[in-house]
Amino acid sequence: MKILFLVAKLAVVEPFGIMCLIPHLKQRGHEVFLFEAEDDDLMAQVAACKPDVVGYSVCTGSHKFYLSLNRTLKEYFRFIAVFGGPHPTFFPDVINDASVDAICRGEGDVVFADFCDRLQMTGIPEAVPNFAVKVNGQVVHSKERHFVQDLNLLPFPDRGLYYAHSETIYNHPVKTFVASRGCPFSCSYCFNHAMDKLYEGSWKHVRVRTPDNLIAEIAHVVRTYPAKFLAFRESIFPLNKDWLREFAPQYKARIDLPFYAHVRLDMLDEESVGLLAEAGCYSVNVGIETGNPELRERLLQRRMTNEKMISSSRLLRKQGIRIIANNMLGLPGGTFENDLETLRLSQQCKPEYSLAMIYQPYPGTRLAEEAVRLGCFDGNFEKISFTYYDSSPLTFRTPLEKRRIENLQKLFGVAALFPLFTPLIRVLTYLPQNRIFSAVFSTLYLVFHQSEIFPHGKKLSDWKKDFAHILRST
Ligand code: B12
Repeated sequence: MKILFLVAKLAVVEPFGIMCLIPHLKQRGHEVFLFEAEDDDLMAQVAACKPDVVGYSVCTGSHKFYLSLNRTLKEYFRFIAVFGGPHPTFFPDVINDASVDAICRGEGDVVFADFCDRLQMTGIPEAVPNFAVKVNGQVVHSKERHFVQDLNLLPFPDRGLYYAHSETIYNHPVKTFVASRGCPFSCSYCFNHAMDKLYEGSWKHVRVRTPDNLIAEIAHVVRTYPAKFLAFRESIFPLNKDWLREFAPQYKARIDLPFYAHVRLDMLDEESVGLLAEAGCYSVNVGIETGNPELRERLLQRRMTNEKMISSSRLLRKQGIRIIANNMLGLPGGTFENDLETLRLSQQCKPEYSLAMIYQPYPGTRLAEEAVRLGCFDGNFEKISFTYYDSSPLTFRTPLEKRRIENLQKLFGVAALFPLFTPLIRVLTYLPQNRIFSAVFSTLYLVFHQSEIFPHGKKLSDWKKDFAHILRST
């Protein structure tokens, strides 16, 4: 069968979920295609490809785009439409959209290939494990959950179609890897506890690839494609000391490229930070999320103190590891003053770059339910924006407070970097939302990501192109 994946825009971060599905499909003899939905000739390409199945990997926010694209395609072509990724996983009602034939909830590695095999055999979508399907207008949910027990047994993600898409993507010096799946923590805003509920308690037992298996994939990728810098993008990079003691010297000896990883500040100590540095860790992404201890403990269910975050940041800085800190503004029941506390904590942690996001109540999460209970969210997930850098779907004490929070998010990076500007920035947050604040945010995001967090010798001409794009799009 012909399976086509459609991604809104193929940018320089790998569509990892899709790349994990491709090798299974190919092993079963299916033909796989990957197109960019924003391509001007999309219709002609789909007509030439004649796919039997079209697969979409969907986050909440982008679901509106993918549903509308799928409805349009269905007017012209006959195919089975399958939605996978976080949105259908936590909002299975999306199957009720007339254009959607099947959804995959949770991991799709083996089960999507099973689904395609059964479809080829019987001609009708079947509810294999993790799937819900619609047959003659009736929705059937599989009760069985499938989950990859040992990540080392998986084929390596197939990057070929993605890297072949354009010269820019092929040559992009940063290549992404995933060393583990799952998370032992249960923060109320994150998808991990919802995944744990779906998988009846097994998701929190983190599955980690062996250093050998991970390094074998990296060695293959850096031999095959241009790479100067690596990014590990799971929830939390493996910080188990035995794992790190094995990984650090092997990585240094066989790969020796600087890398970026996601870590939790309360899990770091002198030895783990030392091992990360020894391996060549250049930058880390950490969650500060909120500076208010009460909101952190009670609302976000994140148990770590301000002091620990400050001292772990100091350890990282001592080893020369650069920090990008995530901060969540506009929490349910939170205030503008709480967000200023977050700014203060970010200033004390002194990361290279403080990135602020506006909280979005993703479906399936406890915090989304709490937001409804607190009366600041009406439960309509259609209000979630395409990105969390835009606006809040929540209500606050006054419309002015909401505006100040949304403005602070745009100016947060500047205030974190230059604490002396904080009083001025507080005043600026009273102004109506405007393109200048958005341009300030996008410029800082671009400059810090590409010069401090993922430095890779970008050419002046590329910087010019990127700044022109910011000016056009804000
Ligand atoms: C890396 C990452 C990114 C990267 C790359 C994302 C990408 N293109 O894959 C970047 C930085 C670009 C990014 C951007 C965003 N992200 Co992000 N991201 C992640 C992160 C940390 C890892 C994703 C990953 O690679 N996982 C490993 C792979 C193997 O798992 P997977 O993608 O889930 O795929 C499996 C299944 O979902 C399924 N599957 C996936 N797609 C499909 C398709 C079909 C047809 C089928 C059958 C199955 C299937 O099978 C796959 C293999 O088992 C996750 C959190 C996490 N730890 O997973 C958040 C996460 C996915 N992101 C999230 C969000 C919100 C976003 C943004 C909207 C943020 C923003 N900018 O405002 C954007 C939207 C991007 C988009 N494509 O729409 C949320 C999604 C929540 C939700 N309910 O939608 C998550 C869960 C984090 C969270 N907040 O809890 N993200």
